[in-house]
Amino acid sequence: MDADITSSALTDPLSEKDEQTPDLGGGLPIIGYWAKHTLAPEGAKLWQTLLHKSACLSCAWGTGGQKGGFTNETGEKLQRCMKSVEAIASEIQPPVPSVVFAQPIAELQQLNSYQADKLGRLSFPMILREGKSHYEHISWAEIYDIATSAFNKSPARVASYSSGRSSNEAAYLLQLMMRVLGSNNLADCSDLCHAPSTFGLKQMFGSSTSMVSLENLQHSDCVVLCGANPAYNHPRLMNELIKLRDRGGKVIVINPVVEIGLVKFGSPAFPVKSLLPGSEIASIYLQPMPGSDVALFVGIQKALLETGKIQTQYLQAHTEGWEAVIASAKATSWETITQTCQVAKADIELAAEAIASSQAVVFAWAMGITQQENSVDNIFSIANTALLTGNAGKVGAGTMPIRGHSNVQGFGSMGVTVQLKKEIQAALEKLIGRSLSRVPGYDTRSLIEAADAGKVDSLICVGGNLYAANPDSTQAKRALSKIETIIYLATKPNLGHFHGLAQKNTIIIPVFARFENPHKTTTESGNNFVRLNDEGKTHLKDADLISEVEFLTELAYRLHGDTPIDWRQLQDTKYVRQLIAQTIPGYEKIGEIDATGEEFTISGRIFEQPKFATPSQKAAMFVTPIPQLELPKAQDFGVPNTIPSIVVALITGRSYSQHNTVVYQLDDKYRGIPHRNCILMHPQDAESAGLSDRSLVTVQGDAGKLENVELIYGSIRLGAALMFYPEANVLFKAKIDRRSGTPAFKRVPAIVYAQVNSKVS
Ligand SMILES: Nc1nc2c(c(=O)[nH]1)N[C@H]1C(S)=C(S)[C@@H](COP(=O)(O)OP(=O)(O)OC[C@H]3O[C@@H](n4cnc5c(=O)[nH]c(N)nc54)[C@H](O)[C@@H]3O)O[C@H]1N2
Ligand SMILES: Nc1nc2c(c(=O)[nH]1)N[C@H]1C(S)=C(S)[C@@H](COP(=O)(O)OP(=O)(O)OC[C@H]3O[C@@H](n4cnc5c(=O)[nH]c(N)nc54)[C@H](O)[C@@H]3O)O[C@H]1N2
Ligand code: SF4
Ligand SMILES: [Mo]
Repeated sequence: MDADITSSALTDPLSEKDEQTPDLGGGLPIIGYWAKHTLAPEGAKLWQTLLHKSACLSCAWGTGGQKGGFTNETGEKLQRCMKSVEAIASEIQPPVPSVVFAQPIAELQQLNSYQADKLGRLSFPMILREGKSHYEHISWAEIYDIATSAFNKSPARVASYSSGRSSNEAAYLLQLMMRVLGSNNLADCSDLCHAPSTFGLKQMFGSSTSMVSLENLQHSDCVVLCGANPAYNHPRLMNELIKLRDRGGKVIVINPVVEIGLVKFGSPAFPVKSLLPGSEIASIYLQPMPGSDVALFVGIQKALLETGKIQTQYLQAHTEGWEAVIASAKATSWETITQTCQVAKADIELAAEAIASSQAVVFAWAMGITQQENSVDNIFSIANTALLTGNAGKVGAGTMPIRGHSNVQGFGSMGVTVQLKKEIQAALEKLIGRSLSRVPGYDTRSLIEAADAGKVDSLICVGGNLYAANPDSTQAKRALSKIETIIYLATKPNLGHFHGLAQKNTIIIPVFARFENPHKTTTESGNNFVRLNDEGKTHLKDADLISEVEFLTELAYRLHGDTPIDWRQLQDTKYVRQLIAQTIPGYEKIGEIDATGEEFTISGRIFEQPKFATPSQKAAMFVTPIPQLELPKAQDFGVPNTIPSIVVALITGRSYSQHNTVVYQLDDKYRGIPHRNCILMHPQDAESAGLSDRSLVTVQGDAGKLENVELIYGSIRLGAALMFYPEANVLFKAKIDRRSGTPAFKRVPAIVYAQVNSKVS
């Protein structure tokens, strides 16, 4: 390990890997993957799609668009990663063979996530009717009949769920259709994801997205990367970190797991200096207990205070509530801080010093921060630290949530949210000439709870996998089975289509992927940049696909007629963009995009001056209580003391080769994990329960257990363990952050003990 990397890991983080585990993230395997796919029979189609003028399907870093498939928003080339190849390869598969759906649903339920995706593309509409054992074809006329009567129910009993893969236009139409119906039940995958960032940043800065543009990031000399693994999930961000280190900047990684790609990453964008040797990423690597980041950040604040590094003038001029934040850091003892986060004081001081000595610090985070029971406090504590050091509202600095799905942020901007902005509400009311319902809507967790209580009749899912994305898969399945009609709009089959079955009618509607739509669409990156996606064609012959826009406008027309909104005219998406320009703040320029083709940064979101979007233009600061992180005891799981066991804080997250609930490859070679039914643990923890590397164990939570799980020794801190979702979602019930509704997927109390007859031969 490099000398300037510190860690509170109790063993050398890299010492646990076996010979097959690469010693850097990225590197040659990426090129191997590119070569395999681009030279394969589907290679021509893959290249055509990579070069298509549309945004990458995968993450919200937002590569692609009008300047071509390989260009980022500052115009730099060679910005397309293997993850986009993976996502495209999965969408250009052949159609699902008809024999597949000729099987009874009980057979289809045997498939795992990997197998479900490998079935191919959905290519004709299907229905599973009450009492029937098979999906069967359905005509469009019948679909619209069923859908129209399903959504003509009481507005309180209808709902939507969406996943941020679709376009802004589809998102806008979805929320408009639902709100005109009188329903605010617009659950979205962001409820399981960055809702705490949206909520927390809005409270503090009056604006709920990243305040840092890509260009600004390129002026930073320090990035604090918390609870994010961009080496897997946002690979092009790694290029920015490599460049930052090259210009003498620092990267402080905060993560209970030593992610190899955050230690060293080989990027194909720099074939000579980085790809093979790898570039050093982390300058400092801190490994807190899962769920304890508030303690770590309060520790950093305390260290800054004790060394006189707080920017008091800045606080006085540009913030409110700072005195209480400082008083609270002062009053919190080092003992409380270090016992909670389990990072040594000296390491915390080192991080504080690195932040204080930098000119412009970006604070970036993802799911390790948001998927916690105190996630909004996590956001507050990070942003407080940014403000205490004057690192918000200046070039090269600020708060940067690293967003998930490629258009998840666009969905929020378009009003697909239960926390609709007042300005949008007023603009929509003007548009439709009457007031909208003020009844609070269901977010994703409350939708599942409401369905489970028999309060939902009809649900439309625009993409995603509501069943597998939720905690407590047993509850999710039961809840969905109490809904009369569920309509899934999807490109490919997933577990939700086989397990998330409605009481009466489950309809699957096959839709075009982003690069296939017969009309232009737009998407928004996590850096607040709006992309224009060109029209395209599908490779599927004789398929009966529809665009999301066409389906939603036709359904809305049948529900609402053609006044005050001419829904059928909106099938031409340029008219949707006109409505967006009129009603969505910051999106004015979208009104001209059809004429100019000009992609743009949304106004009012990037802060280069410390004047924020709050009424006083000052940032509001909030005190963040230190979390109490007790884990239950073995007896609480019903496991007797006579069985050797250990209770861990289980992190459930992504492997190297999956996109959310969709699994592309079964192993995760960068973490040395051979297949999906594994748990990554620290050797000392394993041994304390009489277990060893490759033992077979049972992992049990408060909702279920997984058996024959292979234990893998890894570079993870003591007390924590890691498993993959969606499989791990059978284990636990949702603990949610009360302000954002987001489940604590990253700190699941679980007990691990030996499987009877356990050793792997
Ligand atoms: N290839 C690919 N790209 C993706 C996705 C994908 O599935 N595959 N998904 C997309 C989506 S929707 C999202 S939201 C993002 C997700 O991107 P990430 O947030 O990077 O993904 P995760 O694997 O959920 O978790 C990130 C990290 O949080 C760390 N962590 C866990 N608990 C804690 C904690 O308590 N504190 C801290 N500091 N760290 C912790 C984990 O060890 C892990 O390294 O990626 C997007 N991009
Ligand atoms: N335990 C645990 N659970 C988690 C998480 C975790 O870290 N741990 N992460 C959470 C997070 S961050 C998220 S975002 C959610 C993800 O939850 P979702 O967004 O609900 O799930 P995805 O797996 O991304 O959805 C995949 C499906 O989307 C469909 N699809 C793909 N492209 C399109 C398109 O263009 N249009 C349409 N209509 N459909 C399309 C395909 O059919 C595919 O099967 O999971 C959450 N659940
Ligand atoms: S970083 Fe994200 S947006 Fe860019 S090419 Fe990779 S997956 Fe696509
Ligand atoms: Mo996400």
